[in-house]
Amino acid sequence: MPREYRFKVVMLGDGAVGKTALTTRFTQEYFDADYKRTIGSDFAIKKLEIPEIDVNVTLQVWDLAGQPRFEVVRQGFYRGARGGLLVYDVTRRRTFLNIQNWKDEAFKNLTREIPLVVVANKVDLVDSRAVTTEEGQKWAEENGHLYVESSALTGKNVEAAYVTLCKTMIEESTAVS
Ligand code: G3D
Ligand code: MG
Repeated sequence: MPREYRFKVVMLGDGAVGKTALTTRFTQEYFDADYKRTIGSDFAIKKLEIPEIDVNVTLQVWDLAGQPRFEVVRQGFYRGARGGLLVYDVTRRRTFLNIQNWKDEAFKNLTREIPLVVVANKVDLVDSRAVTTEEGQKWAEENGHLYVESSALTGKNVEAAYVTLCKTMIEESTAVS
C-alpha cells in the first residue's frame, strides 16, 4: 500500500510569470491562454501518484493574484503551507531577481522554513530568453533549492516541478518525524 500524504503548497513569484498557467496545466491538464487573472487567493486540488517512492499525494495548490493588499489575505495564503514553487519568467530578468524577495516574504509569514523549488518558466520562448540555465541553477544551488525549467505552454516539466517539490517535502517530513 502506498503511503498517503497531503500538503498545502504555495505558488510564489511576480505577476505574469505563469503561476496560474502552471497550476491550471498541472491540475486540469490544459493551458488556457485567456485564463483570467486570479482574484484574491484560491486553491486547486490535485492527486498525484509517485510510484518510484510508493506514495500518493494530495496537493492543495494555492495561487495568489499579484500583490495582495491585505495582510490578512497573505497570512491565510501562507498558513499551513508545507512547500512552494518559486517561479520566474526566463524572458524577464527582473522576475528572476525578485525570487529572493518572494522567498523572504514567505519565510517572514511562516513559522519555519519550508522546502522551495525554483521554477524557470517560459523556456519555450527561446529567442527572448534573458536568464540562462546556469544563472538559475547557480542561484538555486547557492540557496539550497532544486531547479526545474518549465513551460506551461508546452507542458514541459510542469508535473516534474510539483513532483520534485513533493519529493523534497516528503524527505523533510520523514527526516523530522
Ligand atoms: P501569473 O499567474 O504568474 O500572474 P499567468 O501568470 O499564469 O497569468 O501567465 C501570464 C502570461 O504568461 C499569460 O499570457 C500566460 O498565457 C503566459 N504564460 C504562462 N506560462 C507560459 C509559458 O510557459 N510560455 C509562454 N509562452 N507563455 C506562458 P496572457 O497573454 O494570457 O496574459
Ligand atoms: Mg495568476
